[in-house]
Amino acid sequence: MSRRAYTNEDGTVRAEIVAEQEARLAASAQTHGVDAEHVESLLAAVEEDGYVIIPKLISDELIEAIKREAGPFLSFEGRTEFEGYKTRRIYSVIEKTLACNPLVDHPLVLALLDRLFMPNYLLSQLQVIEVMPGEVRQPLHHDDGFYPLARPRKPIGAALIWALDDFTADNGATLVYPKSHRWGDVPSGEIDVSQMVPAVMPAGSAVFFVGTLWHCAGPNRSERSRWAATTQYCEPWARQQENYCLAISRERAKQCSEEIQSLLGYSMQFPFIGFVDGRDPKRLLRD
Ligand SMILES: O=C(O)CCC(=O)C(=O)O
Repeated sequence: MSRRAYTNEDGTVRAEIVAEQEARLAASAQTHGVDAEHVESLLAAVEEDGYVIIPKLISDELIEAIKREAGPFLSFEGRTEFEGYKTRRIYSVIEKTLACNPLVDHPLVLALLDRLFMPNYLLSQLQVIEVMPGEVRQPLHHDDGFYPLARPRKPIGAALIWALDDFTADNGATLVYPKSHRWGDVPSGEIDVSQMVPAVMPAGSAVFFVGTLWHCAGPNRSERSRWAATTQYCEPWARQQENYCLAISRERAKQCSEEIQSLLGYSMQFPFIGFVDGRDPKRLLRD
């Protein structure tokens, strides 16, 4: 057996690899410069309810910069009921602007994700979303529902909806169904929407939830549009929703932080998932 083998002959992961991963996990909060107890309390809330609202994670200046830079790309209304016929979305955001990058690799978010997923988890989606006045409620869904695996189960992904405007019960605040992350397979038509809770929060806050939680964008009954960004992540062995190695050019990826490069796919889950020519794809950005 080679020295780099990942598992023992009985199929268990080699002790030194487990030890290295555990040490990295234990140091995660410190590595990201966040309070470990805060991370634990957020995770406890997510475990209990499937989601947690994290107040005021980003500054008004960052919100203004995102709106200024992303605004010109918000030009098309949705093509499907799911996208929302009165909702505008930007995909391939990083190719268009780097303004949302501080959301993608926000230290507190990375500390949470470190605890939920295997190392080298990935960015699955980054969108800017503008829900226009008169938009109806989005169809109910849970974000990892497109992976054909029976529930109840561990989440394969997690997401944040970042409020770039105050989220109110009237202007389309994300509706979440508390504790629905624990449900088995349920047809969406059987879900009692009246039990859903709007993620009311001031601009700059975010609602963090696991991919098994049922939710949707609420109807916008106000006079003004509701801006949000969403960052969504998945296990390193699951396929990303947006194919970032094709959507984001290598030149653009080079302008991102190492964390974002890894999240885009310039990373590999040792020993075999995500390699290029038998080696870690990170080198494609360095050579
Ligand atoms: O905009 C929102 O509040 C939720 C959007 C969402 O869940 C989605 O588009 O998948």
